[in-house]
Amino acid sequence: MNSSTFLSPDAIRASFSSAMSSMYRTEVPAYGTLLSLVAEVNAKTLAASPEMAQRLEQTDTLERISEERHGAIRVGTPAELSMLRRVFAVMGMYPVGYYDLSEAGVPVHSTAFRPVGDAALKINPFRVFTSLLRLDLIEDAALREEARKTLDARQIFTAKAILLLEKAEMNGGLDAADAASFVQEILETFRWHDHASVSNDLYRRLHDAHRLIADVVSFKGPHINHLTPRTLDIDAVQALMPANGISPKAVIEGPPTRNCPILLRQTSFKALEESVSFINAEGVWEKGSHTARFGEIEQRGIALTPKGRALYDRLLTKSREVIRPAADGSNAQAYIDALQDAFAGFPDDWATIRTEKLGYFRYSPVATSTIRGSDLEELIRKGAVQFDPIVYEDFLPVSAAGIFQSNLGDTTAQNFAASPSQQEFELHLGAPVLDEFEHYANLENASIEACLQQLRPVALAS
Ligand code: OOG
Ligand code: NI
Repeated sequence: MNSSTFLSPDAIRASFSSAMSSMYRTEVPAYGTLLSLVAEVNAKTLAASPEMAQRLEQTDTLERISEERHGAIRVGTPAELSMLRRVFAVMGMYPVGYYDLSEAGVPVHSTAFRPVGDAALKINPFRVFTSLLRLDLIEDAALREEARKTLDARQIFTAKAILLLEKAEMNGGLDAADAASFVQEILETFRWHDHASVSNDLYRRLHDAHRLIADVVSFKGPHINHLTPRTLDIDAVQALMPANGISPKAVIEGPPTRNCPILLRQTSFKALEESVSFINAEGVWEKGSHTARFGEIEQRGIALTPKGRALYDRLLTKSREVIRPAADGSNAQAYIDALQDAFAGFPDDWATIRTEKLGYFRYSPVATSTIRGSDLEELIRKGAVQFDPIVYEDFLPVSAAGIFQSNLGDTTAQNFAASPSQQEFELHLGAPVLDEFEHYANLENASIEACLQQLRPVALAS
């Protein structure tokens, strides 16, 4: 097989992301409403700010601005997780970051499969936040074993998906026809099943242990539980949701509204109660319901250094000591105020964020300048080098927990002892996860090197 006939992993990912989007819009019509709202707000925001439109045009493709940025799934076994690693690799998506959600009362730990290079992100940024259930956190040993047995008995991939995966790995890629079937077959893994694979009794017991456990164990596969387009004005979309017939979660997760956006802000509409059938003790299908699927939006800002991230975590904790957002939204404004107050402690101009080494930047020579030199700071002072924030492409554990919580029903704040277990997760995954900070630091350093290389004093250039 000649590798030049292979479809690029980026193209396979783009096709997968678009197939997931149309499947989910069909499955969850409210998600379609959210997508239209996002497109409308994005268009308005761009029209009101030609400067933003121009800046985005240089880094993004404007007509794809409202497309999905991520989705999320939850799997039940180490074998499922490691198979997914192989599947996503065919689409140019690699595990980045480790997130321990047990600390926040959610019995999973997670990574994000995502494109890593700049070029790949630009072609299609789709990533999948993937969580592995921590059965070890179920206290009841008998229930734990029942859950394990149920999960071990299921096969979440079609036979053809497995064959195509093996073919891709053996040949180093897939041609266009195989890539198209691969996408279709993988889509099956993430499809919704309205017939549960457990009895109503087992469902009830799993649900009582934790709603998330019931969600992972009770179905044939890890249905996609949300997709997330990018919004250019998250506050506007949050405010417009109710008028469009969708009910937003109480508050936006992450940092407050700022001049210089940092990290990631997210909100969602609440998960829908959906009709599901369970088989009863007499072997008869009975109607019931299950709540898992929702729609989310995100707005991203600069990637923070460990120092910036520590400051972010400190300020977030500080605001949550003042007030914790209530699930019903009754203290939403007070929470927003407390968050704003706390984040007064985070510099809100790019120059200070840079000189205090709180965020990562991409440096580039200013085209109109003829100045040369070998000292970066001097070149910046003289206007020969400019810097732009590097966008944060990962996730935030406290925010993720907030998203999980508000979509599991707001009353289920269970406590698990925090038990991060990255080594075990990587063992199950079958590979180490990429360290996000190291990755952003490398991007920054590479841009500095390229800059200095290009602006070397003439006498030294040869
Ligand atoms: C994943 C929640 C995390 C995000 O955007 O932080 C997430 C889940 O609910 O399975 O998607
Ligand atoms: Ni999400």
